[in-house]
Amino acid sequence: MSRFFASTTVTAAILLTVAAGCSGDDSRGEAAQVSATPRSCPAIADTPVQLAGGSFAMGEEDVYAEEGPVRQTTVAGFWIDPHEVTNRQFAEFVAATGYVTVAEKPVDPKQFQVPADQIPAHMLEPGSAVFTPPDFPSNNYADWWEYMPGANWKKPYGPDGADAVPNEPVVHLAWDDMIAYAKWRGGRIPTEAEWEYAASAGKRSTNVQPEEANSWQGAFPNHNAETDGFKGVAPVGCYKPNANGLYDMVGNVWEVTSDYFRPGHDPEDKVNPKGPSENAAYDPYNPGMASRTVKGGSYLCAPNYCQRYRPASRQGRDPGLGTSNVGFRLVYDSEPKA
Ligand SMILES: [Ca+2]
Ligand SMILES: [Ca+2]
Repeated sequence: MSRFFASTTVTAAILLTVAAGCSGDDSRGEAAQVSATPRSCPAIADTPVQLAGGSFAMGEEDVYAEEGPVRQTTVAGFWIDPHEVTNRQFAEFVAATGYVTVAEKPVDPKQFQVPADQIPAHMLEPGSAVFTPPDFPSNNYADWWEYMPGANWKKPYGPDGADAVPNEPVVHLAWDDMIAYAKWRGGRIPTEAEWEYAASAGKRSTNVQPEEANSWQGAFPNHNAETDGFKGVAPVGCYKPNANGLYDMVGNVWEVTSDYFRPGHDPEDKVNPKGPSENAAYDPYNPGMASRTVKGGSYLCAPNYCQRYRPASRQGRDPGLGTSNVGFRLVYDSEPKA
């Protein structure tokens, strides 16, 4: 299977390919949040939710091969953020520390894995990968991912687009940015097992319905029917929480976990699993680096392209590059300070 059909994440190496065909694009910023159907998006508390430990059936075997085998998995208890980390929360961190994210700094040419003279100049400017939908049918990711200088968490649609909205999930972060935030906040990035346990909430993994999560209705990538109320990212908390009281675990933005990615689950690693070692990591779509595992799908997951609006869904994700459809939330090993 080609990456075109398999993935809605993106890597620096892929963007280098994309850049070769890039020209000016008047549609910049059009992926901004637009609500077709008014939805109630109540303000929800930031207070982490305590989950007792337990066992659950992790994975699925009838959708994508990388999600199996189903494995009875046990995790210890923890606390978890009730919603994706928001721009408001990330701004608190930046205000307190002066932190500058990876997407705001000059690009390290080494991440492209090609000679420096083969890298287009604009791709060495600070920036990030922005979903920029074509107005024609396509199954080629080069038609919808654009490396946009000046895109970062504060300007998620690029320098000419709207500012970050406080109660939307923060995006365009690299792994190091998320770790820095977690350390400051006193939490950590969840393991894949913790994340899936929290997302499953006692039920078997299955695709959720459009009214339950922000995904994509219609033929991706050019026809977005928006029947779930949002064309792009939604504020956190617009959809019903799961049985654990957690919002947007499935859909809205993919969420990064601490596990390195490799297709499939180790059937013997059943108690507080932490995923493969860095040396054992393998992302078939990105074999040159140790990808991290992302979970739950995003507003770009559509029935014709990415049936990953499920707790068990998983993909590898380049730790060095942010995108406009990947975020995160934290877990805590002891009760977080208010
Ligand atoms: Ca949507
Ligand atoms: Ca999510």
